Amino acid sequence: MQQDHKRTLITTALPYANGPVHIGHLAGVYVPADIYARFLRLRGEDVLMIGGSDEHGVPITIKAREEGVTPQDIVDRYHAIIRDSMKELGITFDIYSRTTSDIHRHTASEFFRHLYDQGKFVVKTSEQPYDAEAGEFLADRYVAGTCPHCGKEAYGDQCEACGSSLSVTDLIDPHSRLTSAPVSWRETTHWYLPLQDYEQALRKWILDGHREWKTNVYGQCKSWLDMGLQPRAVSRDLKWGVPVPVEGAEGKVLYVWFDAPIGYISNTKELLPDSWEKWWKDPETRIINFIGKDNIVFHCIVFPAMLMAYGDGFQLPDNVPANEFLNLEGDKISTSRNWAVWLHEYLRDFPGRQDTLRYVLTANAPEAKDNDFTWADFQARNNNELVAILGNFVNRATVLTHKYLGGTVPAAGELTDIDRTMQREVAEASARLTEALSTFHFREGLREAMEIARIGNRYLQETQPWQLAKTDTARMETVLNLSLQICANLAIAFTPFTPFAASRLAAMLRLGDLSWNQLGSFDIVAAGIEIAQPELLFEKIEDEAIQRQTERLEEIKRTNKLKAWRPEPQAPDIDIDTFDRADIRVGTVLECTKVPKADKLLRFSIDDGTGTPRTIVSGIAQHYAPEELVGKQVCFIANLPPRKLKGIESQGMILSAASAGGKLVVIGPTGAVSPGSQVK
Ligand code: B3M
Ligand code: ZN
Repeated sequence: MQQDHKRTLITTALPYANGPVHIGHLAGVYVPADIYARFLRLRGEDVLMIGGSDEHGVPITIKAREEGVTPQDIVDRYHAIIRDSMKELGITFDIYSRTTSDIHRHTASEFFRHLYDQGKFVVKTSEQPYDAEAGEFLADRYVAGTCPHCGKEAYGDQCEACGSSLSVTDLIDPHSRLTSAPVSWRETTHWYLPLQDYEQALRKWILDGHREWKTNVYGQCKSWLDMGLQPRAVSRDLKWGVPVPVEGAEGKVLYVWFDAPIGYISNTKELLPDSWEKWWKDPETRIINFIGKDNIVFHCIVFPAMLMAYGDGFQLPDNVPANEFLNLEGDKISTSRNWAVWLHEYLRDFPGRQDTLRYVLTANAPEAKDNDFTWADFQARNNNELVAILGNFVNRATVLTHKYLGGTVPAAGELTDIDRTMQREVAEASARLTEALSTFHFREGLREAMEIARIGNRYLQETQPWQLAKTDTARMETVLNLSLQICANLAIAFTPFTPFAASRLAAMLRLGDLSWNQLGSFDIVAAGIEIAQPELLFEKIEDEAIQRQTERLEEIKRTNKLKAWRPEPQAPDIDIDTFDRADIRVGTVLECTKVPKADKLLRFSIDDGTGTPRTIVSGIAQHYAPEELVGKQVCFIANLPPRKLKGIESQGMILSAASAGGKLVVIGPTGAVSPGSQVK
């Protein structure tokens, strides 16, 4: 990477404060951004990493309504959880602020006003969904109705049942989620940024100027630009947000995607009130936006157009490394379905194991395509890679140094071919690691870092210092010196990825400040110093801990199934005679036993009033213990032809209802009736 810049400003997408952050956010944005920031800092670069919560927008107001609290309550709660959990994971923000700060409101407001005063907006009037009862305009999310594709209940932007994306006009019987009133339409006026005016400049900047961007990012930009850009509304009729700073705009706020990216600027200002401008306006600053793939258009088209419109020297990003999505155990991560591994819960369940999560999310990062997180893979990578390769090598090298040399780092003597080959391999892996990190290929970078530990293990296997200790002390000392140098290389190489273990390793080797420039060299640990007592860098994760997590996910699946349950649509009409032909009666259960060699069947003997007990076989053994129904009254259809089940003749069918979650419940009268009574 040639140094054509003086400093790097790293921004990370601002997570909505309508819930905690989960592994999808981490793998997509915060872990890669932190790896990159730590890498640049080790190289001695001037770096700023800016983060914060996105505290406006409709999802937050919906969450607040659901809970009967204010939007401010919601964002206060989740902002604190997000900020604290990211800190604990070792994400090294220089500032993690929020878009409800005064400085942000002021900055966003001023940004709008500046564009407004320069005549950069166009005004348009359109009909928008309106709730006449509440006297409020309705965001798409606030409209519900029947999905035209699957017939289930859906929202005005999307059907969660079948996944179709919708608009309010697609819905059948659209109504307000505020009052249930039918949606009416009303004219309203908004400010639009005419994106088409910036199309040429955007084409030149991205399509000609940034062919090096990741293919997913470049491709999305190209297809947006090729479709032709349209004016985009930058205001909304909503109560929660930054008020539109224009006379006559009462009840209107800035669209959340207008104010949120300005949050990067506000947060820089909050941190550096006197010197923020050089981070945004100096051409020698490099700006890198880490985001997820659903944010590409906003960061590559809309926000850059806003910055161009503003002028005043604002720089455009140099790169926008967006990741694809991470799935969880084969299913899309979803906040509303609680299908996620939440960071704050992970930290509670796996205390002290921040590095493992960072490692797994990087090794498995959805850099080029969607990827899957599984607990089995999490355990395997911890036990078979962090413990068995990296931890094991460091442990062998440091334990042998204590065993044979009392912990004092020996000097290296003359090098052999084996030593030189090993050194070359470490230097090459280091160079590949540097190249990978410089070009945002973090998975590949991690593989190269781990390769250094593999080289170390192979080196010990080849040289066998425990044998040399008996035959050739001088040679043993050279081998251990070089092995400790490999450990020091690992402390540097792993700082971006697993910073907690890396700093414990550096302390064990008594290393002072680390520098990336030392990577690949073999004079990092000084001979003659005494290293600390070896401690394990990583510990195995046992099956029980994994099982608890997979059980939790099973439980969530069951809960979701219950929540998603809807009654079957009504069957076509029948006439009363058809119904009358079914002879439904009440009987009293005299005996009930399990049918041998049949999991599902119970055999009933029923008093049907005739004096001769009636035998009925019913498939409800998984829902009732045999003794549970003895003495109870049940309804059955009496005039079905007899049927043989497991050799038993069944004379009728007991009625039961299939409840949500699949539980069968037998139907009986609510008061005692004479056995044999007909049900009409
Ligand atoms: N809050 C969307 C998201 O969390 C949005 C990002 C804003 S970045 C300025 O995916
Ligand atoms: Zn649908």
